[in-house]
Amino acid sequence: MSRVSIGALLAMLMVTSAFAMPAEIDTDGDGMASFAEIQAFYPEVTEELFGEIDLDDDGYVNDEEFLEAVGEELIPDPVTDA
Ligand SMILES: [Ca+2]
Ligand SMILES: [Ca+2]
Repeated sequence: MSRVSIGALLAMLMVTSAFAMPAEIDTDGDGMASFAEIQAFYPEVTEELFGEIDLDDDGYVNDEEFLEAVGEELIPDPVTDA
């Protein structure tokens, strides 16, 4: 029973990390993408668009905001468009 739960948990973690912020974007590895990091990867992203991606307005795009932005096609999927 517990073995199944751990397996499910691991599978979830693997899925999550597969969709997390790519290291190609998060170049300093802090888990968040700053405007500079986003713009280095997506030169077409303006400050205005970054504001739309940065839902909680803290100046950084976290995994959740990044996924949302890709899902809403504000920015291209870095995996499929690589
Ligand atoms: Ca970063
Ligand atoms: Ca944010």
